[in-house]
Amino acid sequence: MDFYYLPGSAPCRAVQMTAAAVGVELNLKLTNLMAGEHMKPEFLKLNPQHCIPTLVDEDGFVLWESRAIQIYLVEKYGAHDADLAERLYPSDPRRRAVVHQRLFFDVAVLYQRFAEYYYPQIFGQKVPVGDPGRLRSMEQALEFLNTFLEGEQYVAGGDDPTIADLSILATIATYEVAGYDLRRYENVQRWYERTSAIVPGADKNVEGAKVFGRYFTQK
Ligand SMILES: N[C@@H](CCC(=O)N[C@@H](CS)C(=O)NCC(=O)O)C(=O)O
Repeated sequence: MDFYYLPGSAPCRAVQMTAAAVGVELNLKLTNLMAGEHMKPEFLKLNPQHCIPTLVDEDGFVLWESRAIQIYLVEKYGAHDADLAERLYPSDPRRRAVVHQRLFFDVAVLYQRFAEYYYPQIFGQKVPVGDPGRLRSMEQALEFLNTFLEGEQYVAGGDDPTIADLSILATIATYEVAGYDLRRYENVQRWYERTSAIVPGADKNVEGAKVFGRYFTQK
């Protein structure tokens, strides 16, 4: 299946780790946003919202929004291994609800606040110093994650990483390459190191995040 992506993009990396977890091979289609490739008519025909990651399955089914893609991959391609699918995306309604909560926390709070604080500094406006209110709000998001991880091995609890861990791993790798010191959030740091060591494709996550990290060093 075709996968429109960029290595530096956190949501793309979350999908790549999910594909690695379920053993799906992605046909990588590098999509250079800086060159406006996502605004070309061919791409807009696939995804009028012009964002990556975008997945095109064999029969032409198109899907974007990384967390929706993660769920699709596990449901459609993880089914051959019921135990694996259960670990990545538990079927119990309450366990699954917590996975969803963490996924939505990631998109709406954890990554969002990262973007609100850092993007003005690295894209467009090139604001030299971050806004203190936005920094506080970003740090509050990290404190929330640290609290979720208190006494837990994984972001949605349980004994195994779920797709919520994969999504948040991609986000936290991005915080790391921004040069933000995560050591203040002990549970986050512990979880990040341990989970990165066991999740398939975590090395590519770190590698890709470093590509994104170039925006910070070029500031
Ligand atoms: N919430 C979306 C975020 C997608 C997103 O913002 N992608 C960026 C790259 S990281 C993009 O494609 N930007 C270009 C655009 O939206 O026009 C997801 O998780 O997939």
